[in-house]
Amino acid sequence: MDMITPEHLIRQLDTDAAETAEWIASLHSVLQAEGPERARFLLSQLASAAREAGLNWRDARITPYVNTIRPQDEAPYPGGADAVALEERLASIMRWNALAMVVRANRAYGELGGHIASYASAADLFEVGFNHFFRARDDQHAGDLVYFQAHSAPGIYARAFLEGRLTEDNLAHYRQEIAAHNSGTQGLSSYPHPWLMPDFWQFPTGSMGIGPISAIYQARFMRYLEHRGLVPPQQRRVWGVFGDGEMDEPESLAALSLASREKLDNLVFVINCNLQRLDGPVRGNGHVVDELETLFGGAGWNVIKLLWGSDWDPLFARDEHGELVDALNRTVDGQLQTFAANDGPFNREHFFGQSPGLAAIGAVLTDDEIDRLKRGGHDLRKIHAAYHAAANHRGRPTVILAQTKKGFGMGSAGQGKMTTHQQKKLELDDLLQFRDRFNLPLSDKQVENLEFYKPPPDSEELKHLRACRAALGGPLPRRIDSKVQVAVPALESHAAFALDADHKEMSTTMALVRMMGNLLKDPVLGKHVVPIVADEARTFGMANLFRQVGIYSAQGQLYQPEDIGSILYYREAKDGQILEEGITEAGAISSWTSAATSYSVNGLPMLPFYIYYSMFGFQRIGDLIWAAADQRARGFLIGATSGRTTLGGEGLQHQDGSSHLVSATIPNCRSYDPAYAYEMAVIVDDGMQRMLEKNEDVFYYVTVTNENEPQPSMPVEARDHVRDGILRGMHCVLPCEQPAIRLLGAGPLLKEAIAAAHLLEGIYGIKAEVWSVTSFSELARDGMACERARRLQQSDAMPWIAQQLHGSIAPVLAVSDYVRAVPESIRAYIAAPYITLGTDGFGRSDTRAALRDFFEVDAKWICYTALTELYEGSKTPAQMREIASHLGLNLDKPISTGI
Ligand SMILES: Cc1ncc(C[n+]2csc(CCOP(=O)(O)OP(=O)(O)O)c2C)c(N)n1
Repeated sequence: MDMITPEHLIRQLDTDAAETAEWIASLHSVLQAEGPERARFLLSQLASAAREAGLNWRDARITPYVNTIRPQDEAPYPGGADAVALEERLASIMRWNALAMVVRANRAYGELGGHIASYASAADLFEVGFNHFFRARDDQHAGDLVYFQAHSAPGIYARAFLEGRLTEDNLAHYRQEIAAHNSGTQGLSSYPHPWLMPDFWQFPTGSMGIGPISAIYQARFMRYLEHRGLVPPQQRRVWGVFGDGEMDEPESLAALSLASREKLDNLVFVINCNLQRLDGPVRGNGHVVDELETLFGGAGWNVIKLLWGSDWDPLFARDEHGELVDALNRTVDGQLQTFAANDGPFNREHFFGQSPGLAAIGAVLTDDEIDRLKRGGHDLRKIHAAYHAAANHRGRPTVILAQTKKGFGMGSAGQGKMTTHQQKKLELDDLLQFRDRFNLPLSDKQVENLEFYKPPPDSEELKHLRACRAALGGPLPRRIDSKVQVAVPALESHAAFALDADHKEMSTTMALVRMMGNLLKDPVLGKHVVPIVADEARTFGMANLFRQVGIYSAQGQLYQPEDIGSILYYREAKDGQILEEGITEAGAISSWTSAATSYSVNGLPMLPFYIYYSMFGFQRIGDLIWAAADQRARGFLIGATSGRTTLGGEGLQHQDGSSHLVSATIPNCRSYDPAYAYEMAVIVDDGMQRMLEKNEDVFYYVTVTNENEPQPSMPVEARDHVRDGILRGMHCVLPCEQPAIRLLGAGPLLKEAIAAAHLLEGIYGIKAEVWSVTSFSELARDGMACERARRLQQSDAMPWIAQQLHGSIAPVLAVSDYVRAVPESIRAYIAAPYITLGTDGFGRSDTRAALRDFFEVDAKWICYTALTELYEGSKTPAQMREIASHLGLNLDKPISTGI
């Protein structure tokens, strides 16, 4: 849809109308005779001629404050006026039921909360999508994906109620999921939660900004699957309905240029520009619509402004001197909100009263008609025209900037009010006004009781609603829990090098990458593997995969890479398998989520490995990981070059000492910090089996390091027992009879624990046993579950860790390259005295040895700490100082936290 500058504006600025008309006529004749390509060429030639002449001219990024689509270009409404009337009635009913749901819940329990005003403004935008555009998955079509604004959820429930998917009982349990469960029914979650309503919601959008970035990467991942030949090309779209306030989130805008660069014309954003957010106007002193037009347009999107309803068309037609458009251009959002909050007489006086010309335009309307003048996002015909144009636009993603009124129809109780976002209770008078405003067939008593309303099943409304959805493949939203399995190759087939490493030197990162390379070659699993990096493939030794499987690029490779002669050359390909995202962890995790939920979204399980600097994971993009967990993601997050003392040299912004603390809080995330390549292989194998064969909704966080180490082989005897220990969180790597102390070492510090054991024995004759702790969080979870089961008289099973350490009362000392809170998490399940060492404080740039001394976690410090416990009461402080000095330790150094 080409943008046309309204004629009245041109007239206003025009000093020689005849000359202008000639230029425009020439353009039209080129367009007609030679087509748009030639017209574009001529325009760009003109533009460069203007630049050369020093005109300093540039294309205005902001068009006038009117609709992009002219009335004569609007696509006809399917079903015509009858359909419009029916759908308006349906939208009114849904508005009522959504409102009743929220007000009822809050009448009963004032603390439950909920939102009315947002859906009231978005209802028409949703309805046109539901009735005419949003395709559901059926046998013929894989279905569109729709990201719904989270706090408009009551409206989605209200529609599902009319469709017969939810009952009155469900609606009565809005935001009362626990009470509902206890009474044997399904409650309705506050926001879209695939974890809590797994057959209903597909995408968790409750944390603002996550929906927009996820939608973009989802549309991109659809293309990736098509280009790799894994799914047939289909006219599938991703729709995202978001708020204008939400666009302030950095994530909302972060990937706009990716969407246009990749020509994602399968993507449509609908931004509900009700001009308000929670506290007040989004851009009170400006136009948020214009700002978004500049941002999206500048990023290469097709922008459609949908600002005014059909009842404005005759007013624009009479606006011969452009006064109306000029007034709209000048009226800032804060003022537009005030107009929304006031009635016809106010608007006549303060808007149309600005000049005699405007007053004349407004004079043909009664006060009531002025009051009811619609904004574009409340006019079904205009919305349909915009969606139709978006769906048929080729080569670019489209954003529709739809202007609405927040709290539409809530009258003096809420429409356009500053406080409307949090309005959850309405007085009887306001409810009655709402009923009258939307002509709802409810008695005063029914209104007072907030009764839900559903027309009879054979009513025209419900027949129409059902027919529309049937034509589009069925109900939406709907999450499908696909049970497709993918066979996982035997561990020995891809990880023999790690199981039988025989003290070959390698880092666990190298081992992981080598394993992944082998998995990519597997005839069954290979094509499901999705390696993802955010510009760190070389850092992690993955450059060999560039050539092996190629880097995905929708355009293929349009250049000869500089390193073409190299066997590791930078190969981009349309069917490339690696997602090389550039420097965007937020983008990379969004790709990961798309791949990790493909089993449900596309009915095609994929196995993503996103490998990143562990510091830039849970800390930087933790909320996106939380959303992935809610969405039941299945895949591997690989926190590479992890640990606070292992990534020597990098300093405090890169050294990660906390990600395991955060990952432990996500219930369906299994976190591991393996020391050895064989441990890592066992963990990845277990993950693949659970996720791909057993279809468990879990994902794995595995930290790997860049420290080259001689890798032991997996013990040949009792491999099942060792495997069990690795997966449950600990196994013994240096057994000993009647140890004086047990040392628990994790990840890169296991070798320091082993060295400490040798020091203890060699210098002090003290016997120490050493265990490799692969997961403090798995040990802690098991401990908590056992403790609770005991407290609730359900079982007296002993925690796994207690079983492992049973039979000795020797003290236990744990050391981790993460903050002490990580090893502290298992304290409650250890009967013996327990001491922990960790890496609290900011990181530093230095060698690994210096860092481990600084954080007091190296072999000498472990040895000294063990001695303090063992010599408690038998050595004087002076003697202990002597021991420290003998070990070369400075007991007067400052604490690592520095405070
Ligand atoms: C990351 C995040 N921050 C804050 C919120 C709380 N919040 C929920 S809705 C809302 C205002 C939304 O305004 P807008 O996007 O304009 O949507 P509207 O309700 O006006 O349609 C806020 C701040 C949130 N859900 N997520």
